[in-house]
This record gives sequence, C-alpha cells and structure tokens, in this order.
Amino acid sequence: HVAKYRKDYLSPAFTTEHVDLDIILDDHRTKVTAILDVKQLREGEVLHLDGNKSLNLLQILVNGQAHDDYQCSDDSLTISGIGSCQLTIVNEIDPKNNSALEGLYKSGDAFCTQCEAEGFRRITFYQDRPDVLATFTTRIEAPKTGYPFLLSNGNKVDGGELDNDRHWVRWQDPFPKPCYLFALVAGDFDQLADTFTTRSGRQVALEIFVDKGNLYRAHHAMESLKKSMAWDEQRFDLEYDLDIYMVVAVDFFNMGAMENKGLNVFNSKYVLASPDTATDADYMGIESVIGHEYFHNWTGNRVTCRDWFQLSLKEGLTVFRDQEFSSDLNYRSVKRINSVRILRGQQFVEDAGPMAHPIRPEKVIEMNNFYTLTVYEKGAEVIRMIHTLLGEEKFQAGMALYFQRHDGQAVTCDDFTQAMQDASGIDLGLFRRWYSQSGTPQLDVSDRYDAQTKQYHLTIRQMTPVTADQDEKLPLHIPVDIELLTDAGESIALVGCDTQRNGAVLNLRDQEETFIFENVANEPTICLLQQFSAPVKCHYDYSDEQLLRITQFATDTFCRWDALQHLIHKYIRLNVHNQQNGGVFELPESFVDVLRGALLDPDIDPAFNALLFTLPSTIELIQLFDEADIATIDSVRGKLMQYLAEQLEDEMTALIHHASQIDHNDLEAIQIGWRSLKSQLLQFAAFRDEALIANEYRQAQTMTMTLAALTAANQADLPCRDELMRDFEKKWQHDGLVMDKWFNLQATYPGTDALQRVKSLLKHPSFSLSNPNRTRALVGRFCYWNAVAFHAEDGSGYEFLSEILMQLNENNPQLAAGLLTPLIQFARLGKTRQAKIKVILGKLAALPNISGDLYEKVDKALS
Ligand code: BAL
Ligand code: ZN
Repeated sequence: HVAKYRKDYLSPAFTTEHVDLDIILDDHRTKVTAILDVKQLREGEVLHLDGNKSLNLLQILVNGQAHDDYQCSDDSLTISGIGSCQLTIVNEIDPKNNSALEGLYKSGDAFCTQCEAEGFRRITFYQDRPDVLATFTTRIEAPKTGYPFLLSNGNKVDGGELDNDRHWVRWQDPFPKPCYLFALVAGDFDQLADTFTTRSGRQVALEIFVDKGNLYRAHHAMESLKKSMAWDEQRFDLEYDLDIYMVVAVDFFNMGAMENKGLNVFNSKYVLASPDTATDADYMGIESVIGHEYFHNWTGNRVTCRDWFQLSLKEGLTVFRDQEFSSDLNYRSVKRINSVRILRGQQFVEDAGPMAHPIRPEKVIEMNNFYTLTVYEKGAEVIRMIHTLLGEEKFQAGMALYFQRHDGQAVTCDDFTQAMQDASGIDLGLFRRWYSQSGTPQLDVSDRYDAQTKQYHLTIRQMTPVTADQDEKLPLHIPVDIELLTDAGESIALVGCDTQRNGAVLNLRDQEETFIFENVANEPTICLLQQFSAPVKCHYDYSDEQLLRITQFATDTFCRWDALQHLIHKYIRLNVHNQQNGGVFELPESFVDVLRGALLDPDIDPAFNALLFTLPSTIELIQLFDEADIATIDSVRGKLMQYLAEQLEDEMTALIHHASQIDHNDLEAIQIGWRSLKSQLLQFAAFRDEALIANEYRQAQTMTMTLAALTAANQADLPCRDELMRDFEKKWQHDGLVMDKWFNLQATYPGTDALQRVKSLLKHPSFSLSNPNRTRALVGRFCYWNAVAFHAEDGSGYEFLSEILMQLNENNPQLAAGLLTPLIQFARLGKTRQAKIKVILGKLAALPNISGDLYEKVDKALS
C-alpha cells in the first residue's frame, strides 16, 4: 500500500483526447473495446495506463497493428515504443462478481457504474487521473429483454436492432471530461419524463429512471431537479449545457449519488419518496442531493480537479452551493444550525483523530478514504468564509472569473482562490492557509469595558492544537461576526474598528488581536460567530445570565441556539460530576423558564423551537470530557429529558395538540416546522405518557409522524415498543429503504441486549451485508450512534465490528473503511477501552489481504 503525496504531482506525459468505447454487456464476460486518441505531451516517456487485477486483457493495437511492447501488472499497463497514436485496447470484465461497487457492476438486475475516484480502471486500462480530459462516444450492446434502456453520458446519437433479441445504442458526450465522470446504465426501469426550458430558451429533456413500480415515488426528485436548474441560473448565472439530463436510482451504491455528466447515478435513498415511505428529512435530503449533483455540472464537471488532492475544489464549493440552495428555498437558520451540528459533532472529531487532514490533503493511500467531512463540510465552511469576507456580489464576480479562466480545465484550489482574490480586490493570501492547515482552531475571547471612555475592548486569541498529521500550526485569517447586546437585549451599533459587511465581521489575522469599540453606553454582552462565521471552537467565560440573554435576544438565530447549547453542556457536565459523586440531578429554574418561554411564545417559530428541543446526542456529549464516562453521560442525558418532560408537561402537551391540528401532511415549510417540533416533543412525552405515543403511531398519516412515534417508543424503551416495531416490520418488510429506518431504530435500542438484537438481525430476511444502505442502517448506526452498547466495557461491540469488517474487507473495502470510523476515534474513551480497541485494530492490520482502504486508517490509528 503505497502513499501518494500532493507535492509529487507531475503533469501527464501523454493525454487522451478522444475515447471511443464499445461495451457488450454480459453478467460475467462483458467485452470492452476502447479506441483512444492518444497524444504525446513529453518526448522520451512511456505511456502509463492504470488498471486493476479484475481486468482480463485480450488485445492491444497501435494504429490498427498488433503491438506487443508492453508490460501488464495487477494494477497497470505500460506501453513502450509509441508516440501520439490511435491505441485500441480490448478486455473483459465480470460485473456480476464485482461486489466492491466500483467500476461496472450489477445493482439488482441492472448494470451500472461508479467511477469516482478511481473506478474507471476497473472497466478498462486508462490514464485514470482527472487531468486527462477526453470527449467520449459510447456504444452499448445488450439483450433487449431485461435491458430496454441503454444509457451513457451526453446525447443519444444512434442505435439499432440486432439478431437474437439484441440491440445497441450510441451516446456522444461533446464535453471533454475525465474518466471519473463516465457512466453507463443498462436495465429495465420506469421512466419519469419532464422538460426544463433554460433561460436562453433551450429545452432540456429530464428523465428519472427508477425500479418498476416506483414511479409514484420519483416526483419529488423531479421537482427538486427543476428547482435546482432554475436556482443555478438565478443565483449563480449558470445554465445547463446538454439537451438531456438523466438520473438513475439504484439500490446498491456506496455513496449518496454521483454527478456523471448528463447521467447521474443515485443511491435510491436520495430519489424515492412518498408521504407514506419518506420523512420530511428524507424529502429535504433528496432536494439537497439532487441539487448537489446538478450543481456539480459546473463546479466539478465543466471545471474539474487537477488531481485528487484538490477534491475540495469541487466538493467544498458544491456543498456550499447546495447549502445555499436549501437555505434560499427553505429555512436558512435551520439549515445553518443543522450544518453546524454535523461539523461540530463529526468533523471536529475527525480533526482530533488519526485521520486528521487539511481540506486539501497532502498524503493519500486510498482516495476513497478522503471523501470526508473535512473535505466536504469543512471545505464548504472555507468557501462560506470567502463568501463572508467578499459579500455576495464580489463572490459572484469571483465565480464568473473562475469560469472565464478555467472552463474546460482541470485546476487547483489555488486557481479558485486566485480568481476570488483577483475579482474582488480582497487579499486572500493569508486566508489560503485554511487549505493547508488541518485541525480545529480554538478562539479564546476576553473583554474589558471602560465606563469612563465608553470603550469596549475585545481580545481574541487563536490557537490550533496539533493534529495527528501536523505538529506545527500557524495563525489563520478568521472572520468573526459579532453582535453586542445591552442588558435589555437590544443590539448596539458597532463603531470604531476594522469591520466589514454591516460593520460586524472582524478580521482576525494574528495570533492575538484587540478590537476597540467606541460609544458603548454600558457593559455589553457579546454574541460571537453569528451564523457560525468560522469553523472554530470558541471560548468565552459567559455567565448563565448572559447565555440566557443571548438565547432570548440575539438577532442571529444561530447565536441564540448556540447559547442554549452552552448551557446544556454546562448542566450536563455538572450533573455528570454530581452523579459520579453520589449527588442528585439539578437544573436551575431559570433555564427551564427560558425553555418554557419558548414554548409559550405566541409568535412561536416551530422549526427553530424543534432545534432548541433537540438535545445533543450522547456521542456529541462525549466530546465535552477528556475521559468520557459514557454510561453516566448517557444516563444524565436521559435524566435531563425526563426532568424537562415533567417540568414542561403542560406546555409540551398543549403544543403537541396544537401541532396535530395544524398538520395537513403537506410539505410547506411551516408544516414541516410543526411536525418537526411535535416529533421532538414526543421524544419527551414518551417518558410520561405511553398511551399518547402508541396512539400517535396508530394515527400517523405520514412516515414523518410514524417514525417520530416509533423513535419515541424506542428511545424510552416503552412496553409498547416491541409491538409497534413488529407492526412496522410486517407492513414494510418488502421495502429495503423503509426497513432501513427500522434497522436504524433497532441499532439505537437503549436496552442492555442491543448488541444481541443487532447480531440476530444480521439474519433478518430484509438484511444483507452486500447492500451498503442496509449495512450502514444496522451495523453503522449501532457502532456510531449507540455509544453505550458499542463501547461496552467488555469490548463486545468492538469484537462485533471487527468480525463485520473482516467479512467486508475483500467484498466492499470502501464500505468497510466507512464503518471503521467509531473504532479509530478513541481519544476520549479512556485507557481500558483504548487498549481493547488497539488489540482489535492489530488483528485487522494483520489480515494478509487487508485492503488499502482499511490499511490506511488502521495504520494511522495505531501509529
Ligand atoms: N462526487 C462524489 C459524490 C458527490 O460528492 O457528489
Ligand atoms: Zn459532490
């Protein structure tokens, strides 16, 4: 397993300008003929093609003549004695036995592909690197029966019938692309067709392909696609470029979806939705992933990455774009808070663990391991900071310059920031460190008020703790968006220091800076990081009174929510300490009163209140402790829920009732908000009213409310829980996607026998380890989210995961490496558990056939 380094990038000695593919599909012997127009860029070098041991090479021709000056190994084909030429390669592959779900494989009865990052080399020998851009024509041949649809990138240009019930189709993609954007799908589907007229008046055919019988579940995806196309024109001035845009939903898929040019392949989880099978969260997820893949057409496809170290060039930017899309269409504050929860709850943990890396990694063994929260979510935060520093207008000018300079090219993160800097005139020199430095910066904030001069002095110190990959850290350019509040909760105008955008964004550039504000009548309360203006941890010594003030009065909803989180963290810490020392559970009345006030507010904002009543998970709370006592943390969290359920019983009951009356089961934002609040309140109600929960389950008219009731019954381990679970199972056992919700609940069951239950469910007829969605729903969910059971002192959870990983190591290494995460993030688990984990990791490391995917992570965790 050999590491590659960003610093070693070398432009290719050859490129391929055009690829003519001919693929004759067969379950076990698919024949691939690739005719490549190869152009030599540097003299005196051989042509290096990437391959895979699964390829069976049949023939090589150079300009039509047999050529035998080549060397073929497990993963490469090196051809000597050629310059610019037409190179023909013929090989066979075995899609049906391809369980890794990379390259060409079978998902159910259909053929489909996944080529990013390095899957094309499992289809044929090729320069499988993103800086080789070629136009593609693709001829596909297959039986008509079973495969009436033969799809690839670009436009369909030809096709015909053959003997023996066979047919063929030819596709042509006029846009040069790297091979990771190649796609092929063949199968029998239901097809939902629509059109979109672009702003310049071109009609684009939109086609969504789903398994037979699922057409009624494809409409939301289609609506989301049309909204994405319109939004990208309006907000980013970007229009679609081909005559057709296709989306295919498949059940066996390692990722969420893939942005192949003109032919997106999607995990069916992000396409299929109907009110009885999908929750509001599923609907939102579909809208955002459909948007994400569509937005890649410009940020990823028209301008792509020079090399895979630059992945965040397209992913960070496209996540930022999909976040903005969801925010513009739905509810900006809720979207922002949810993004921050993922970042803090999971990306900060990645920074603190053995897989820490900058958003632009320096060293990679297996590229699939770097489709991370750091590259995606922190990458999006870095783009968001540029947006904050430049403002919308200059940011859009930067985007326009980026496309003007780089359309049709494979470029770097530096090219992007340079375009932003040149178009805006704002110096991003120091800011670029965000691309090369890993870790979560920490801000320490202190202040001083001078009543005589009416000056307020704000001092911010920054420090980034060392990470597993880097032991030297430098100061970063950090935008700190602030508000000052009076004791009465009024906003104070900011006068007198270097601020931008409404005078509220401070530019922190040095290790320590003091900002002085004038004309401040009284000592203010500071609200820090409005809209979470930078992906940092922030420490300020707040009094409870100040936090309660911010929760009630800050202009910024993120700051209001965040202040409440500070309080919750504080009381969790306090009560964990109490419980460990034989004390009793305590919570100040003032805190309960603020929550009561939120529930009684006549202008209640249900979606925001739902977030106030979403307590941090046990797994998030573990991060508050240097050495986490998981059982006690979990128990205190439960007590906090029960205590609030008792104290706020009347207010919660009234709102649950009110929400039920408002709910008409439609997707209006306000309705989603009320369902979301009711769902959260049911989690509390479960601790005192079993009948209510059972009743809610039976009367639910949407999957959102069905699942809310079932989740409440499961979390509180109510006597009716098993019966409701059986009812759900009976109703949905035929539908894997819906059963994933059931497996999720089984995985997070709070009872002491959770592991035994999960083990026995591996044999459930709806479960299969070969399906990534099922595996993540049961095994992944258990190991990541059932902290108490997975981290059981006896190590049984760790043993269980290692057995699963040994099974998946060869079959689907990418899936295995994803599941490994909770086993390598052990910093806060204490010595006993760490020792047990290291024994398990040692066993994995000793596997004779350990995949690069697992090796890279295990090796880092052990070193
Ligand atoms: N490019 C891989 C899937 C995605 O980020 O859209
Ligand atoms: Zn993406």
